[in-house]
Amino acid sequence: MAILDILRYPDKRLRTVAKQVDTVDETIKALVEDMFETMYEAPGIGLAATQVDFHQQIIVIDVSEEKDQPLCLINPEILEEEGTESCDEGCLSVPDIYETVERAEKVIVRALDQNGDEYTLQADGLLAVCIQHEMDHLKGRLFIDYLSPLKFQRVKKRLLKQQREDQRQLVM
Ligand code: K1U
Ligand code: ZN
Repeated sequence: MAILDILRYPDKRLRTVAKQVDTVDETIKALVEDMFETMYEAPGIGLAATQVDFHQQIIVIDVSEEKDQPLCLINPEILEEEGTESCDEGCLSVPDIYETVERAEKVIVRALDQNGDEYTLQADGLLAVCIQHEMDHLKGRLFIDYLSPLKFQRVKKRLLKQQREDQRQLVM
């Protein structure tokens, strides 16, 4: 197993649209294991393959308190969605920024698990938010894309300041 590097905004590779997985073979299974390890270590509650520079439709999630409910979604498809809800979101690719985003409140999603078996999941609350956030990554979309131009400018300023501080610490 390995901890993978997480791409950070504004890296253009985060804008890549992921391709469908043809076969859940040993290479995909190993990548899923590495993605779980990377997500738990970060720590985060989700991770999309796009964020670790693999452009295939693979997501790992664990929104449980005990970190004992791992979920893998390969080639996820939203079958139904219902309602809307606003939730504060963060992103491992946009560190230290938390902003409110409106999403569907409930989703029904079909996907393959890490063994290649198809399943359907009904999700609400944080799990529904996280699934939609991660599926956006697979389309090259980030949660900050939903912000108003004014909020986006403020976030960009904070990110630039952060990057300057990170660079200063690297030099020292
Ligand atoms: O996609 C990602 O970058 C992961 C992201 C998922 C997410 C968080 C919040 C709302 C929607 C999607 C994160 O995990 S950010 C870190 C985070 O939320 C967290 C970290 C440690 C403990 C609890 C939460
Ligand atoms: Zn994210």
